Amino acid sequence: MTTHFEAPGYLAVSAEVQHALLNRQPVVALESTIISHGMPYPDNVATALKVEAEVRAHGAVPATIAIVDGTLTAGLLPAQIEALGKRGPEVVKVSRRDIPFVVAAGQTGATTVAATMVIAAMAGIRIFATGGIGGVHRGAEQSFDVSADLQELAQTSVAVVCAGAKSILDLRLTMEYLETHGVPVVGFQSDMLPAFFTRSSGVAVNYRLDTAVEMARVLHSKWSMGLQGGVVIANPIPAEFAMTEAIIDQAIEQALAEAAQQGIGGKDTTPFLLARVNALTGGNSLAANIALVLNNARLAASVAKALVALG
Ligand code: PSU
Ligand code: MN
Repeated sequence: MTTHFEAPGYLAVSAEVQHALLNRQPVVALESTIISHGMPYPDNVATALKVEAEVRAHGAVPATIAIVDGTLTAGLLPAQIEALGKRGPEVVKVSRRDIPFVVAAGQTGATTVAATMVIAAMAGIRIFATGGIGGVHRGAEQSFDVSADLQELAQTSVAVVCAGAKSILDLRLTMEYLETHGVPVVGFQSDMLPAFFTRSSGVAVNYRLDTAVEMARVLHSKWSMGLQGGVVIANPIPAEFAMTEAIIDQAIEQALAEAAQQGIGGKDTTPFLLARVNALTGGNSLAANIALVLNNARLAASVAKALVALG
């Protein structure tokens, strides 16, 4: 039903994930840039393992994705997650563009949303949970900085469950870009696109659906009729963990100003902004970040189960 790319000799799928896929059991892909660049060690490793446990507790098999010593890998072992998290931002951040270079050099790389989607699709995994996706950056009319995540959503048939995107981005332009490329943004029990730390960005989603079964029906019909491409499932952070907008906005403004001052650009922009926002908001944002990822893992497991049930 979903696009399968051939990658003999390049892709390794863990025994557990392979078994689940062959037996039509639900599988949820998880990314690894969130581990290496999204949170500090050791919280990053603890969170990655907790997210896997949450997927299992909700009836699906987790497949954390990365490039390990040059091999595209779906289903990291706990020791591999630990090693990746310990090296942190020193591990190369891999988007679609970077994949063949990291593979050819036999390196280890942490995959972004875009690269995780590529590898998930190769393995036959259709549902993916993360924290936030990349998007159109503020000032993109000058910088042209548009995350490759959006272009991947345009072409690769994987649904990404996220808490929207951080307002380090221009969320209105991000929605416009996705609309141009035919990528639906569906709010889970929400009329608004969430802004990661807060439940609403003030920008409306395209569709609202209130159950995992309804989400799965849309995915099933889209891909069954051959309409390729991704879907964004936007799941607001649980209210009790949502942060005060003014605090987040101030941290983001400062981080953006520092990035401009220091001439940060290209693939370094997002990790720089994430690290600065994390540092400026401290433990509160870390707790919120962990809570929303777990929340997305739960929803993704439910959607994966419902999708498998549809055949
Ligand atoms: N936004 C977050 N946390 C993250 C990322 C984005 O709130 O960890 C990571 C994801 O891996 C995403 C990537 O795919 O950053 C986007 O990077 P870029 O903007 O360079 O495409
Ligand atoms: Mn960019």
